[in-house]
Amino acid sequence: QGVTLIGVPTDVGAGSIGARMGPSALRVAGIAQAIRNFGLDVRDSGDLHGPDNPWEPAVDGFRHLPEVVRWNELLHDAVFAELDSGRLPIVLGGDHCLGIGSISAVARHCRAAGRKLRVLWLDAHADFNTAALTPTGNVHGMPVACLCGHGPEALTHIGGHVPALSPADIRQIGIRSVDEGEKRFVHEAGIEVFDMRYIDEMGMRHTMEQALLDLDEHTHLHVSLDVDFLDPDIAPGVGTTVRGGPNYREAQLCMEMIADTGRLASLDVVELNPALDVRNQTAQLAVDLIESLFGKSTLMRR
Ligand code: DIR
Ligand code: MN
Ligand code: MN
Ligand code: MN
Repeated sequence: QGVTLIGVPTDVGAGSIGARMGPSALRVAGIAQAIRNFGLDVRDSGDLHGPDNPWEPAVDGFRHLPEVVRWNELLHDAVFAELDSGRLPIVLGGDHCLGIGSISAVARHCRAAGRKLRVLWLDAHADFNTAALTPTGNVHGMPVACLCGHGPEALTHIGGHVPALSPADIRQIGIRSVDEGEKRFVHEAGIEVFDMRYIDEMGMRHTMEQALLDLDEHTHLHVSLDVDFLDPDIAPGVGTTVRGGPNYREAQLCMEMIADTGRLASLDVVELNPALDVRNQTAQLAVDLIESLFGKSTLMRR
């Protein structure tokens, strides 16, 4: 299996600057070698080149919409090309607005290949805001809505099909911060959300069993890992920390159970902000978790 790293050094969708350094921090933490150690052919395609972050206030409910559109168009094309050549793309973000370009390409690939799609959205946030609902105008709070067809045309149609995703394709895990209007919209859309209360009460094992239910051999499994999914005690290097996330063991089990399905086919690692990190520990943790996601285990697997 071939794996391609795609660096996307931007924070145009975020509420703080610094996520543009995420790809470098993940490389410094050894992401390529960590995956190579599984005997996989890892190619680092370097960084995409897009517009600077103009750092302006929102216009009609969006901050930096033209720049967000451009980065996502570039990323869509890069991810689609890798999937088309049979490789597993790993998006090194960059902020979570990049989920739009990445997952619209994945959805397009699945439509062309006649494969089912399951998206695991690992995040403290639901990212289901719209221009009318957003308290910030930051597009990193909107990618799930855009993928489900709720957003500006320039973002909803990037993969050539609106909506790119059905809410039924998505499972959200680790959620603990949803804005007031967003709460109702998530509910109305019918997205299956395993929030932190669910994880507290049922445990990560049961949560992941539910989130991974009904995968078959034709299912493309996409993981969109917003690093703020993790508890800030272990992952301080993000702009929008929310206390009370999964601890180290829970996060490892989450990754291990995904690995056990053998269906992982694309991955985003986003929102890592090295300017807020401590000695690159959050990047190192992300690499640790990615090793588990690719099947690292303590004992021989049956
Ligand atoms: C907040 C923050 N819900 C917003 N969202 C974040 O700005 O829409 N998502 N941080 O990852
Ligand atoms: Mn394929
Ligand atoms: Mn988040
Ligand atoms: Mn997010």
